[in-house]
Amino acid sequence: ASAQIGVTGLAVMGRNLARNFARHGYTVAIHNRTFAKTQSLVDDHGDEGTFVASESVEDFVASLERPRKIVIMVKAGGPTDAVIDELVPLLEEGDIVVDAGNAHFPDTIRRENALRARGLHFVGSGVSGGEEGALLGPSIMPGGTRESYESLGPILEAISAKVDGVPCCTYVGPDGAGHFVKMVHNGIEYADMQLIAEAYDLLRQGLGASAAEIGQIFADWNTGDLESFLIEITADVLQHVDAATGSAFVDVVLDQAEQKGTGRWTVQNALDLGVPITGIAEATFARALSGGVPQREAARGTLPADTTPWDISDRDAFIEDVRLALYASKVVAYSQGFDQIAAASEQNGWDIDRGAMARIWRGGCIIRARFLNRITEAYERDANLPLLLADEYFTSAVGNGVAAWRRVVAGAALHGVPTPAFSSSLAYYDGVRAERLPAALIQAQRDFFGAHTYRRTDREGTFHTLWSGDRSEQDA
Ligand code: NBP
Repeated sequence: ASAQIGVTGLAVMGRNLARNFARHGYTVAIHNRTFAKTQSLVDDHGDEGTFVASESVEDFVASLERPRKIVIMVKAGGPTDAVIDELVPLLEEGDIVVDAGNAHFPDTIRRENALRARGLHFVGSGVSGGEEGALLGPSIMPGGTRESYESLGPILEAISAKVDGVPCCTYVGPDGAGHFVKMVHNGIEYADMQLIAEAYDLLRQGLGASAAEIGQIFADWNTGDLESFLIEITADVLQHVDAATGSAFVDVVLDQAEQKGTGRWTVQNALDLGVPITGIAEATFARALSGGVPQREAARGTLPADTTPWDISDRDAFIEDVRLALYASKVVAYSQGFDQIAAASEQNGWDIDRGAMARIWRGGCIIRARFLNRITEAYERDANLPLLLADEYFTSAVGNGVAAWRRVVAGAALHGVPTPAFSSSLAYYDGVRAERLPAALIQAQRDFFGAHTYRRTDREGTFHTLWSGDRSEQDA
Protein backbone atom coordinates (compact mmCIF):
# COMPACT_ATOMS: atom_id res chain seq x y z
CA ALA A 1 0.00 0.00 0.00
CA SER A 2 2.11 2.83 -1.28
CA ALA A 3 0.15 4.82 -3.83
CA GLN A 4 -1.24 8.18 -2.77
CA ILE A 5 -3.88 8.39 -5.45
CA GLY A 6 -5.50 5.90 -7.80
CA VAL A 7 -7.03 6.32 -11.23
CA THR A 8 -9.34 3.74 -12.77
CA GLY A 9 -10.44 4.22 -16.36
CA LEU A 10 -7.44 4.90 -18.53
CA ALA A 11 -8.94 6.12 -21.81
CA VAL A 12 -7.73 9.52 -23.03
CA MET A 13 -8.89 11.48 -19.99
CA GLY A 14 -7.92 9.06 -17.23
CA ARG A 15 -4.55 8.33 -18.81
CA ASN A 16 -3.68 12.01 -18.92
CA LEU A 17 -4.93 12.68 -15.40
CA ALA A 18 -2.83 9.78 -14.10
CA ARG A 19 0.23 11.18 -15.88
CA ASN A 20 -0.50 14.62 -14.45
CA PHE A 21 -0.59 13.20 -10.89
CA ALA A 22 2.65 11.29 -11.53
CA ARG A 23 4.38 14.33 -12.99
CA HIS A 24 3.54 16.16 -9.77
CA GLY A 25 5.39 13.57 -7.74
CA TYR A 26 2.47 11.46 -6.54
CA THR A 27 2.70 7.70 -6.62
CA VAL A 28 -0.26 6.75 -8.79
CA ALA A 29 -2.12 3.45 -8.68
CA ILE A 30 -3.56 2.73 -12.12
CA HIS A 31 -6.26 0.37 -13.30
CA ASN A 32 -8.46 -0.14 -16.33
CA ARG A 33 -11.07 -2.78 -17.13
CA THR A 34 -9.00 -3.83 -20.11
CA PHE A 35 -5.45 -4.31 -18.85
CA ALA A 36 -3.80 -3.48 -22.18
CA LYS A 37 -4.51 0.22 -21.55
CA THR A 38 -2.87 0.05 -18.13
CA GLN A 39 0.15 -1.68 -19.63
CA SER A 40 0.45 0.83 -22.45
CA LEU A 41 0.41 3.73 -20.00
CA VAL A 42 3.36 2.17 -18.17
CA ASP A 43 5.15 1.36 -21.43
CA ASP A 44 4.68 4.78 -22.97
CA HIS A 45 4.96 7.06 -19.95
CA GLY A 46 6.32 4.99 -17.07
CA ASP A 47 9.36 7.29 -16.96
CA GLU A 48 7.27 10.35 -16.10
CA GLY A 49 6.79 9.29 -12.47
CA THR A 50 5.86 6.38 -10.24
CA PHE A 51 2.96 4.21 -11.35
CA VAL A 52 1.69 1.12 -9.57
CA ALA A 53 -0.17 -0.90 -12.19
CA SER A 54 -2.76 -3.49 -11.23
CA GLU A 55 -4.68 -5.90 -13.36
CA SER A 56 -7.41 -6.63 -10.79
CA VAL A 57 -9.57 -4.19 -8.88
CA GLU A 58 -8.56 -5.99 -5.66
CA ASP A 59 -4.85 -5.38 -6.25
CA PHE A 60 -5.58 -1.80 -7.31
CA VAL A 61 -7.45 -1.08 -4.07
CA ALA A 62 -4.78 -2.85 -2.00
CA SER A 63 -2.05 -0.72 -3.58
CA LEU A 64 -3.45 2.51 -2.12
CA GLU A 65 -2.58 4.28 1.13
CA ARG A 66 -5.49 4.85 3.50
CA PRO A 67 -7.73 6.75 3.44
CA ARG A 68 -7.78 5.68 -0.19
CA LYS A 69 -8.35 8.26 -2.87
CA ILE A 70 -9.64 6.77 -6.10
CA VAL A 71 -10.48 8.76 -9.20
CA ILE A 72 -12.94 7.10 -11.56
CA MET A 73 -12.60 8.32 -15.14
CA VAL A 74 -14.88 6.07 -17.18
CA LYS A 75 -17.80 6.63 -19.49
CA ALA A 76 -20.60 8.48 -17.66
CA GLY A 77 -23.78 6.63 -16.73
CA GLY A 78 -23.93 2.84 -16.39
CA PRO A 79 -20.16 2.29 -16.57
CA THR A 80 -19.63 4.67 -13.64
CA ASP A 81 -22.17 2.75 -11.53
CA ALA A 82 -20.56 -0.55 -12.54
CA VAL A 83 -17.14 0.65 -11.37
CA ILE A 84 -18.54 2.04 -8.11
CA ASP A 85 -20.29 -1.29 -7.44
CA GLU A 86 -17.04 -3.16 -7.98
CA LEU A 87 -15.01 -0.82 -5.77
CA VAL A 88 -17.31 -0.26 -2.83
CA PRO A 89 -17.15 -3.74 -1.23
CA LEU A 90 -13.36 -3.45 -1.21
CA LEU A 91 -13.20 -0.05 0.47
CA GLU A 92 -13.06 0.93 4.13
CA GLU A 93 -14.58 3.72 6.15
CA GLY A 94 -13.26 7.15 5.25
CA ASP A 95 -12.02 6.18 1.79
CA ILE A 96 -12.72 8.74 -0.93
CA VAL A 97 -14.17 7.87 -4.33
CA VAL A 98 -14.00 10.64 -6.92
CA ASP A 99 -16.09 10.55 -10.08
CA ALA A 100 -14.27 12.87 -12.47
CA GLY A 101 -16.39 11.96 -15.51
CA ASN A 102 -19.21 14.02 -16.93
CA ALA A 103 -21.96 12.74 -14.63
CA HIS A 104 -25.38 14.34 -14.54
CA PHE A 105 -25.65 15.94 -11.09
CA PRO A 106 -28.80 14.05 -9.96
CA ASP A 107 -26.79 10.83 -10.44
CA THR A 108 -24.05 12.32 -8.30
CA ILE A 109 -26.53 13.17 -5.54
CA ARG A 110 -27.83 9.58 -5.65
CA ARG A 111 -24.32 8.08 -5.55
CA GLU A 112 -23.17 10.39 -2.77
CA ASN A 113 -26.13 9.34 -0.65
CA ALA A 114 -25.46 5.66 -1.22
CA LEU A 115 -21.77 5.88 -0.41
CA ARG A 116 -22.26 8.13 2.59
CA ALA A 117 -24.57 5.48 4.04
CA ARG A 118 -21.60 3.10 3.85
CA GLY A 119 -19.19 5.48 5.55
CA LEU A 120 -17.44 6.45 2.33
CA HIS A 121 -16.87 9.87 0.79
CA PHE A 122 -18.14 10.29 -2.73
CA VAL A 123 -16.84 13.31 -4.58
CA GLY A 124 -18.53 14.18 -7.87
CA SER A 125 -16.00 16.41 -9.55
CA GLY A 126 -16.31 18.44 -12.69
CA VAL A 127 -13.13 18.40 -14.75
CA SER A 128 -12.83 20.72 -17.72
CA GLY A 129 -10.14 21.22 -20.28
CA GLY A 130 -10.40 18.10 -22.37
CA GLU A 131 -7.48 15.84 -23.08
CA GLU A 132 -4.84 18.53 -22.94
CA GLY A 133 -6.23 20.04 -19.75
CA ALA A 134 -6.20 16.65 -18.03
CA LEU A 135 -2.49 16.35 -18.75
CA LEU A 136 -1.27 19.92 -18.32
CA GLY A 137 -3.73 21.29 -15.76
CA PRO A 138 -7.52 21.23 -15.89
CA SER A 139 -10.06 23.32 -14.07
CA ILE A 140 -11.43 21.08 -11.31
CA MET A 141 -14.80 21.47 -9.58
CA PRO A 142 -15.07 18.96 -6.73
CA GLY A 143 -18.23 18.45 -4.68
CA GLY A 144 -18.84 16.04 -1.79
CA THR A 145 -18.02 16.62 1.85
CA ARG A 146 -15.77 19.42 3.03
CA GLU A 147 -13.97 16.82 5.12
CA SER A 148 -12.97 14.86 2.00
CA TYR A 149 -11.60 18.06 0.48
CA GLU A 150 -9.13 18.46 3.35
CA SER A 151 -7.05 15.51 2.15
CA LEU A 152 -8.11 15.37 -1.50
CA GLY A 153 -8.08 19.10 -2.20
CA PRO A 154 -4.31 19.66 -2.03
CA ILE A 155 -3.69 16.84 -4.54
CA LEU A 156 -6.32 18.15 -6.95
CA GLU A 157 -5.08 21.71 -6.54
CA ALA A 158 -1.54 20.55 -7.30
CA ILE A 159 -2.50 19.12 -10.70
CA SER A 160 -4.97 21.86 -11.65
CA ALA A 161 -4.24 24.80 -13.93
CA LYS A 162 -2.79 27.87 -12.21
CA VAL A 163 -3.52 31.50 -13.00
CA ASP A 164 -1.29 34.05 -11.27
CA GLY A 165 -0.20 31.17 -9.04
CA VAL A 166 -3.79 30.48 -7.91
CA PRO A 167 -5.09 26.94 -8.50
CA CYS A 168 -8.12 26.50 -10.74
CA CYS A 169 -9.66 24.14 -8.21
CA THR A 170 -11.66 24.79 -5.09
CA TYR A 171 -14.29 23.06 -2.97
CA VAL A 172 -17.63 23.74 -4.66
CA GLY A 173 -20.23 22.35 -2.26
CA PRO A 174 -22.00 19.20 -1.02
CA ASP A 175 -23.05 16.16 -3.07
CA GLY A 176 -23.94 17.19 -6.65
CA ALA A 177 -22.62 20.78 -6.49
CA GLY A 178 -19.39 20.06 -8.39
CA HIS A 179 -21.06 18.30 -11.29
CA PHE A 180 -23.80 20.92 -11.31
CA VAL A 181 -21.30 23.73 -11.71
CA LYS A 182 -19.51 21.76 -14.44
CA MET A 183 -22.84 21.37 -16.23
CA VAL A 184 -23.48 25.12 -16.15
CA HIS A 185 -19.89 25.68 -17.27
CA ASN A 186 -20.66 23.54 -20.32
CA GLY A 187 -23.91 25.40 -20.91
CA ILE A 188 -22.02 28.69 -20.88
CA GLU A 189 -19.53 27.12 -23.28
CA TYR A 190 -22.42 26.41 -25.68
CA ALA A 191 -23.54 30.04 -25.46
CA ASP A 192 -20.00 31.36 -25.91
CA MET A 193 -19.46 29.21 -29.01
CA GLN A 194 -22.81 30.17 -30.54
CA LEU A 195 -22.13 33.87 -29.96
CA ILE A 196 -18.74 33.57 -31.61
CA ALA A 197 -20.34 31.71 -34.53
CA GLU A 198 -22.96 34.46 -34.92
CA ALA A 199 -20.27 37.15 -34.86
CA TYR A 200 -18.37 35.22 -37.55
CA ASP A 201 -21.52 34.86 -39.68
CA LEU A 202 -22.29 38.58 -39.40
CA LEU A 203 -18.76 39.51 -40.44
CA ARG A 204 -18.82 37.01 -43.27
CA GLN A 205 -22.18 38.08 -44.67
CA GLY A 206 -21.90 41.74 -43.76
CA LEU A 207 -18.38 42.41 -44.95
CA GLY A 208 -18.10 39.64 -47.52
CA ALA A 209 -14.77 38.94 -45.83
CA SER A 210 -12.93 35.63 -46.23
CA ALA A 211 -12.68 33.14 -43.39
CA ALA A 212 -8.99 33.94 -43.04
CA GLU A 213 -9.67 37.69 -42.85
CA ILE A 214 -12.22 37.08 -40.14
CA GLY A 215 -9.71 34.85 -38.37
CA GLN A 216 -7.43 37.88 -38.29
CA ILE A 217 -10.21 40.00 -36.79
CA PHE A 218 -10.66 37.39 -34.05
CA ALA A 219 -6.91 37.36 -33.46
CA ASP A 220 -7.11 41.15 -32.94
CA TRP A 221 -10.06 40.78 -30.59
CA ASN A 222 -8.07 38.28 -28.60
CA THR A 223 -5.72 41.06 -27.51
CA GLY A 224 -8.53 42.94 -25.72
CA ASP A 225 -11.51 42.40 -23.39
CA LEU A 226 -12.61 39.33 -25.33
CA GLU A 227 -9.31 37.51 -24.79
CA SER A 228 -10.19 33.88 -24.23
CA PHE A 229 -9.39 30.35 -25.28
CA LEU A 230 -12.46 30.12 -27.52
CA ILE A 231 -11.67 33.37 -29.38
CA GLU A 232 -8.07 32.24 -29.77
CA ILE A 233 -8.96 28.87 -31.29
CA THR A 234 -11.59 30.52 -33.49
CA ALA A 235 -8.89 32.72 -35.01
CA ASP A 236 -6.80 29.62 -35.58
CA VAL A 237 -9.61 27.51 -37.06
CA LEU A 238 -10.73 30.28 -39.43
CA GLN A 239 -7.23 30.66 -40.81
CA HIS A 240 -6.81 26.93 -41.34
CA VAL A 241 -6.82 25.79 -44.99
CA ASP A 242 -8.16 22.38 -45.97
CA ALA A 243 -5.31 20.34 -47.44
CA ALA A 244 -7.55 18.34 -49.79
CA THR A 245 -9.35 21.23 -51.47
CA GLY A 246 -7.32 24.32 -50.71
CA SER A 247 -10.49 25.96 -49.39
CA ALA A 248 -10.95 27.50 -45.99
CA PHE A 249 -11.36 24.55 -43.63
CA VAL A 250 -14.56 25.99 -42.15
CA ASP A 251 -16.11 25.92 -45.65
CA VAL A 252 -15.69 22.17 -46.10
CA VAL A 253 -17.13 21.19 -42.71
CA LEU A 254 -20.77 20.06 -42.74
CA ASP A 255 -22.88 22.71 -41.00
CA GLN A 256 -24.71 20.44 -38.57
CA ALA A 257 -23.60 20.93 -34.96
CA GLU A 258 -23.69 17.95 -32.66
CA GLN A 259 -24.00 17.76 -28.89
CA LYS A 260 -23.33 15.31 -26.12
CA GLY A 261 -26.03 16.55 -23.78
CA THR A 262 -24.64 18.92 -21.15
CA GLY A 263 -26.24 21.94 -22.85
CA ARG A 264 -29.58 20.15 -22.85
CA TRP A 265 -29.20 19.24 -19.17
CA THR A 266 -28.44 22.87 -18.34
CA VAL A 267 -31.55 24.08 -20.14
CA GLN A 268 -33.77 21.38 -18.65
CA ASN A 269 -32.59 22.28 -15.17
CA ALA A 270 -33.10 26.00 -15.82
CA LEU A 271 -36.69 25.28 -16.83
CA ASP A 272 -37.19 23.36 -13.59
CA LEU A 273 -35.72 26.21 -11.56
CA GLY A 274 -37.56 28.85 -13.58
CA VAL A 275 -34.36 30.74 -14.35
CA PRO A 276 -34.16 32.33 -17.81
CA ILE A 277 -30.92 31.27 -19.45
CA THR A 278 -31.89 32.41 -22.91
CA GLY A 279 -28.35 32.59 -24.26
CA ILE A 280 -27.59 28.98 -23.38
CA ALA A 281 -31.04 27.81 -24.50
CA GLU A 282 -30.79 29.55 -27.87
CA ALA A 283 -27.32 28.10 -28.36
CA THR A 284 -28.63 24.62 -27.63
CA PHE A 285 -31.61 25.08 -29.95
CA ALA A 286 -29.38 26.55 -32.66
CA ARG A 287 -27.41 23.30 -32.69
CA ALA A 288 -30.67 21.39 -32.97
CA LEU A 289 -31.85 23.63 -35.81
CA SER A 290 -28.60 23.07 -37.70
CA GLY A 291 -29.11 19.33 -37.41
CA GLY A 292 -32.76 19.46 -38.47
CA VAL A 293 -32.08 18.29 -42.01
CA PRO A 294 -35.67 17.65 -43.24
CA GLN A 295 -36.82 21.01 -41.91
CA ARG A 296 -33.89 22.83 -43.45
CA GLU A 297 -34.44 21.11 -46.79
CA ALA A 298 -38.12 22.00 -46.76
CA ALA A 299 -37.32 25.65 -45.99
CA ARG A 300 -34.21 26.26 -48.10
CA GLY A 301 -35.11 28.26 -51.19
CA THR A 302 -38.77 28.06 -50.24
CA LEU A 303 -39.33 30.53 -47.41
CA PRO A 304 -39.33 34.10 -48.75
CA ALA A 305 -36.48 36.19 -47.38
CA ASP A 306 -37.34 39.72 -48.44
CA THR A 307 -34.06 41.06 -47.18
CA THR A 308 -32.15 44.15 -48.21
CA PRO A 309 -28.51 43.73 -49.20
CA TRP A 310 -25.90 44.85 -46.67
CA ASP A 311 -24.51 48.25 -47.30
CA ILE A 312 -21.66 48.74 -44.92
CA SER A 313 -19.80 51.93 -45.67
CA ASP A 314 -17.51 51.87 -42.66
CA ARG A 315 -16.03 48.41 -42.26
CA ASP A 316 -14.10 49.20 -39.11
CA ALA A 317 -17.18 50.65 -37.42
CA PHE A 318 -19.16 47.54 -38.29
CA ILE A 319 -16.44 45.25 -36.93
CA GLU A 320 -16.37 47.27 -33.70
CA ASP A 321 -20.17 47.06 -33.45
CA VAL A 322 -20.04 43.28 -33.77
CA ARG A 323 -17.29 43.10 -31.15
CA LEU A 324 -19.32 45.16 -28.69
CA ALA A 325 -22.45 43.11 -29.38
CA LEU A 326 -20.50 39.91 -28.82
CA TYR A 327 -19.12 41.17 -25.53
CA ALA A 328 -22.51 42.34 -24.27
CA SER A 329 -24.24 39.09 -25.27
CA LYS A 330 -21.47 37.14 -23.59
CA VAL A 331 -21.95 39.02 -20.34
CA VAL A 332 -25.68 38.22 -20.52
CA ALA A 333 -24.97 34.50 -21.00
CA TYR A 334 -22.64 34.45 -17.98
CA SER A 335 -25.01 36.55 -15.89
CA GLN A 336 -27.78 34.07 -16.62
CA GLY A 337 -25.56 31.06 -15.89
CA PHE A 338 -24.53 32.55 -12.54
CA ASP A 339 -28.21 33.16 -11.75
CA GLN A 340 -28.83 29.49 -12.37
CA ILE A 341 -25.98 28.53 -10.04
CA ALA A 342 -27.41 30.82 -7.36
CA ALA A 343 -30.90 29.35 -7.70
CA ALA A 344 -29.71 25.74 -7.57
CA SER A 345 -27.38 26.53 -4.68
CA GLU A 346 -30.31 27.99 -2.76
CA GLN A 347 -32.62 25.10 -3.59
CA ASN A 348 -30.09 22.42 -2.66
CA GLY A 349 -28.39 24.18 0.24
CA TRP A 350 -25.04 24.09 -1.55
CA ASP A 351 -23.82 27.55 -0.55
CA ILE A 352 -21.79 27.97 -3.75
CA ASP A 353 -19.40 30.93 -3.89
CA ARG A 354 -19.98 32.30 -7.39
CA GLY A 355 -16.88 34.47 -7.35
CA ALA A 356 -14.79 31.38 -6.60
CA MET A 357 -16.36 29.58 -9.55
CA ALA A 358 -15.35 32.39 -11.90
CA ARG A 359 -11.86 32.21 -10.38
CA ILE A 360 -11.39 28.49 -11.05
CA TRP A 361 -12.64 28.90 -14.62
CA ARG A 362 -9.87 31.40 -15.43
CA GLY A 363 -7.50 28.63 -16.45
CA GLY A 364 -7.54 25.08 -17.70
CA CYS A 365 -11.12 25.01 -18.93
CA ILE A 366 -12.73 25.68 -22.28
CA ILE A 367 -14.36 28.98 -21.22
CA ARG A 368 -11.17 30.38 -19.70
CA ALA A 369 -11.12 34.08 -20.38
CA ARG A 370 -9.68 37.33 -19.19
CA PHE A 371 -13.05 38.73 -18.24
CA LEU A 372 -13.65 36.03 -15.60
CA ASN A 373 -11.45 38.19 -13.36
CA ARG A 374 -14.09 40.90 -13.66
CA ILE A 375 -16.76 38.41 -12.54
CA THR A 376 -14.75 37.35 -9.51
CA GLU A 377 -14.24 41.01 -8.61
CA ALA A 378 -17.97 41.67 -8.97
CA TYR A 379 -18.81 38.91 -6.48
CA GLU A 380 -16.03 40.12 -4.19
CA ARG A 381 -17.73 43.52 -4.14
CA ASP A 382 -21.04 41.85 -3.32
CA ALA A 383 -21.23 38.10 -2.68
CA ASN A 384 -25.03 38.26 -2.91
CA LEU A 385 -25.15 40.27 -6.13
CA PRO A 386 -28.65 39.60 -7.49
CA LEU A 387 -27.64 40.19 -11.13
CA LEU A 388 -24.13 40.11 -12.53
CA LEU A 389 -25.18 42.55 -15.28
CA ALA A 390 -26.04 45.08 -12.58
CA ASP A 391 -22.53 45.09 -11.10
CA GLU A 392 -20.97 48.51 -11.64
CA TYR A 393 -18.22 47.21 -13.92
CA PHE A 394 -20.56 45.30 -16.21
CA THR A 395 -23.19 48.04 -16.20
CA SER A 396 -20.68 50.36 -17.77
CA ALA A 397 -18.88 47.78 -19.92
CA VAL A 398 -22.14 46.60 -21.47
CA GLY A 399 -23.66 50.09 -21.37
CA ASN A 400 -20.89 51.37 -23.64
CA GLY A 401 -21.90 48.87 -26.28
CA VAL A 402 -25.69 48.93 -26.12
CA ALA A 403 -26.18 51.19 -29.13
CA ALA A 404 -23.84 49.00 -31.18
CA TRP A 405 -25.63 45.88 -29.94
CA ARG A 406 -28.96 47.31 -31.15
CA ARG A 407 -27.51 48.20 -34.55
CA VAL A 408 -26.12 44.70 -34.97
CA VAL A 409 -29.32 42.89 -33.96
CA ALA A 410 -31.47 45.21 -36.09
CA GLY A 411 -29.08 44.80 -39.02
CA ALA A 412 -29.11 41.03 -38.66
CA ALA A 413 -32.92 41.03 -38.72
CA LEU A 414 -33.11 43.32 -41.76
CA HIS A 415 -30.54 41.35 -43.66
CA GLY A 416 -31.74 37.90 -42.71
CA VAL A 417 -28.72 36.69 -40.75
CA PRO A 418 -29.88 34.35 -37.97
CA THR A 419 -28.54 35.60 -34.64
CA PRO A 420 -30.67 33.84 -32.01
CA ALA A 421 -28.19 34.29 -29.18
CA PHE A 422 -27.34 37.95 -29.96
CA SER A 423 -31.03 38.79 -30.35
CA SER A 424 -32.35 36.92 -27.34
CA SER A 425 -29.59 38.32 -25.15
CA LEU A 426 -30.57 41.85 -26.12
CA ALA A 427 -34.24 41.01 -25.52
CA TYR A 428 -33.29 39.68 -22.06
CA TYR A 429 -31.31 42.85 -21.36
CA ASP A 430 -34.27 45.03 -22.31
CA GLY A 431 -36.64 42.77 -20.39
CA VAL A 432 -34.70 42.70 -17.18
CA ARG A 433 -34.13 46.47 -17.17
CA ALA A 434 -37.72 47.36 -18.14
CA GLU A 435 -39.66 49.69 -15.87
CA ARG A 436 -42.80 47.72 -16.58
CA LEU A 437 -43.38 44.49 -18.50
CA PRO A 438 -46.40 43.27 -20.43
CA ALA A 439 -46.54 40.45 -17.89
CA ALA A 440 -49.37 42.54 -16.43
CA LEU A 441 -51.42 41.66 -19.52
CA ILE A 442 -50.53 37.97 -19.17
CA GLN A 443 -51.81 38.03 -15.59
CA ALA A 444 -55.04 39.69 -16.73
CA GLN A 445 -55.50 37.06 -19.45
CA ARG A 446 -54.88 34.26 -16.96
CA ASP A 447 -57.43 35.68 -14.62
CA PHE A 448 -59.92 36.07 -17.49
CA PHE A 449 -59.87 32.49 -18.76
CA GLY A 450 -58.80 30.57 -15.68
CA ALA A 451 -59.57 32.69 -12.62
CA HIS A 452 -55.87 32.47 -11.83
CA THR A 453 -55.99 35.77 -9.87
CA TYR A 454 -53.64 38.75 -9.93
CA ARG A 455 -52.00 41.22 -7.59
CA ARG A 456 -52.34 44.99 -7.94
CA THR A 457 -49.76 47.75 -8.07
CA ASP A 458 -51.70 49.97 -5.69
CA ARG A 459 -52.59 47.69 -2.78
CA GLU A 460 -51.74 44.39 -1.13
CA GLY A 461 -53.74 41.25 -1.71
CA THR A 462 -54.79 38.81 -4.40
CA PHE A 463 -57.78 39.53 -6.60
CA HIS A 464 -60.09 38.08 -9.21
CA THR A 465 -62.39 39.97 -11.56
CA LEU A 466 -65.77 38.42 -12.38
CA TRP A 467 -65.10 38.59 -16.12
CA SER A 468 -68.24 36.79 -17.24
CA GLY A 469 -70.40 38.47 -14.62
CA ASP A 470 -70.62 42.11 -13.63
CA ARG A 471 -66.82 42.54 -13.80
CA SER A 472 -66.60 43.52 -10.18
CA GLU A 473 -63.36 42.75 -8.38
CA GLN A 474 -63.23 40.27 -5.53
CA ASP A 475 -60.61 39.46 -2.93
CA ALA A 476 -59.32 36.05 -3.88
P1 NBP B 1 -14.70 7.21 -22.37
O1 NBP B 1 -15.85 8.05 -21.98
O2 NBP B 1 -14.54 6.88 -23.81
O3 NBP B 1 -14.76 5.84 -21.54
C1 NBP B 1 -13.83 4.83 -21.76
C2 NBP B 1 -13.39 4.25 -20.44
O4 NBP B 1 -14.51 3.71 -19.73
C3 NBP B 1 -12.42 3.10 -20.65
O5 NBP B 1 -11.47 3.15 -19.62
C4 NBP B 1 -13.33 1.90 -20.54
O6 NBP B 1 -12.65 0.72 -20.21
C5 NBP B 1 -14.22 2.34 -19.41
N1 NBP B 1 -15.42 1.54 -19.23
C6 NBP B 1 -16.54 1.45 -19.98
BR1 NBP B 1 -16.79 2.29 -21.58
N2 NBP B 1 -17.47 0.62 -19.50
C7 NBP B 1 -16.92 0.14 -18.37
C8 NBP B 1 -17.39 -0.75 -17.39
N3 NBP B 1 -18.60 -1.30 -17.46
N4 NBP B 1 -16.57 -1.05 -16.36
C9 NBP B 1 -15.35 -0.50 -16.27
N5 NBP B 1 -14.85 0.38 -17.15
C10 NBP B 1 -15.63 0.70 -18.19
O7 NBP B 1 -13.34 7.83 -21.82
P2 NBP B 1 -12.82 9.33 -21.88
O8 NBP B 1 -13.09 9.93 -23.21
O9 NBP B 1 -11.45 9.30 -21.36
O10 NBP B 1 -13.75 10.09 -20.84
C11 NBP B 1 -13.82 9.70 -19.48
C12 NBP B 1 -14.82 10.57 -18.77
O11 NBP B 1 -14.41 11.92 -18.86
C13 NBP B 1 -16.23 10.53 -19.34
O12 NBP B 1 -17.15 10.62 -18.30
C14 NBP B 1 -16.31 11.75 -20.21
O13 NBP B 1 -17.62 12.26 -20.33
C15 NBP B 1 -15.41 12.69 -19.47
N6 NBP B 1 -14.75 13.61 -20.40
C16 NBP B 1 -14.47 14.81 -19.98
C17 NBP B 1 -13.84 15.69 -20.80
C18 NBP B 1 -13.51 16.98 -20.25
O14 NBP B 1 -13.10 17.88 -20.93
N7 NBP B 1 -13.68 17.11 -18.97
C19 NBP B 1 -13.47 15.37 -22.08
C20 NBP B 1 -13.75 14.15 -22.50
C21 NBP B 1 -14.39 13.27 -21.65
P3 NBP B 1 -12.09 -0.24 -21.38
O15 NBP B 1 -10.79 0.34 -21.76
O16 NBP B 1 -11.98 -1.54 -20.70
O17 NBP B 1 -13.11 -0.22 -22.48
